[in-house]
Amino acid sequence: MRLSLSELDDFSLKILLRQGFSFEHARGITDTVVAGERDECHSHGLYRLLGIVETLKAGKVSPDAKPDIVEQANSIVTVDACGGFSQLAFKSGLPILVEKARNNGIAALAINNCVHFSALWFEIEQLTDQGLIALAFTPSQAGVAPEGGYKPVFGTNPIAFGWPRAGKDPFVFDFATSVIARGDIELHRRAGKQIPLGWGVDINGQPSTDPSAVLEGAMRTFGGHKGSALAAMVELIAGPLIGDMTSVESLEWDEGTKSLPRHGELLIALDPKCFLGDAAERHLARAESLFDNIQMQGARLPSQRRYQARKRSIATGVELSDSLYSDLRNLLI
Ligand code: NDP
Ligand code: PYC
Repeated sequence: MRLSLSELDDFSLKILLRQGFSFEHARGITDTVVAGERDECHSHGLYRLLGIVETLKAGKVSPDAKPDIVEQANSIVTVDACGGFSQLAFKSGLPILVEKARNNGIAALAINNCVHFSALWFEIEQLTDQGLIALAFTPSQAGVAPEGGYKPVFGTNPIAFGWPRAGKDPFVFDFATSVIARGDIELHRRAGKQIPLGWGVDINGQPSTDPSAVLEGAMRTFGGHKGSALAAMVELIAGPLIGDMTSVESLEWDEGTKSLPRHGELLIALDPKCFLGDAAERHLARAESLFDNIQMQGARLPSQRRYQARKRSIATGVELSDSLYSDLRNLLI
């Protein structure tokens, strides 16, 4: 089934409103999942609506929570999502984060008590669009073993970074600290496909290519002990530091419902104009040589694939598999 982006937007919005989400939440969630599908990040695209609705039915997300904003310090804003999805909380905190970054050079937004399912680049791009450098971190539910172990301690704990580029798409990377996002393993299970060896282990710690066995057992971190340490850092700075749950605590909070994870998120924004004053333009131009040196030898920049997919999807729409389209249509009944 091929759909234009506006048809996709309409489809998602109708499903979420039909399921009882307030317009503000339906709008925020739709913007994220349509962007995921548009950029061919299928693990965080329209398929997520299935889990969103299951989470609502399990009573693990509020469909109409109104975020509560507290200006915690000169350079820190916290937004309590009050049990709703993260999108509306991010949208509420974004203008304050930007203002604080412009005033102080560096500022942080902590989102608390949100249910989080999205790709972080979507938020990072909203900061690079304003000329800011950005970082984002979030834990999830424990499903990833530390290097050397086989029991889940970490979530897939993504880290994202963005760097604005004058007249060009920003430099953005965004990756799970596990070998692969959990959503990709779930998509393999839906499609009845095996996963590559190395993505995870079964409940006894044995390497497995069966997606269900790995989802029951544990995923592995990327880069061995290095990814493991980064995953621990995400737990700490987007968990206890902001007064929110770790991935183990989030899994306990889930009570076996297999809902989307509830926890917090930390975003940091830096304003190059505050760091550099009048010299900002000159030094940002120097950064371009770094990107040239990467690309001149045939390597690509992170997010280039996404930006190319975006151009294609804007021109010709996106393809949804028959089974996904049919499962999603059932949510309209
Ligand atoms: P990938 O491994 O697919 O990609 C990671 C990053 O590396 C992307 O920025 C990607 O750019 C870039 N990249 C990939 N291949 C190359 C290459 N050959 N050269 C240069 N750059 C490259 O991502 P993950 O599977 O780790 O994560 C997918 C998504 O899942 C992320 O958006 C993440 O935020 C999300 N996620 C969300 C979680 C949550 O709790 N909310 C938890 C875990 C993951 P490109 O996209 O252009 O390929
Ligand atoms: O794909 O790993 C994942 C994920 C976890 C929470 C949201 N996405």
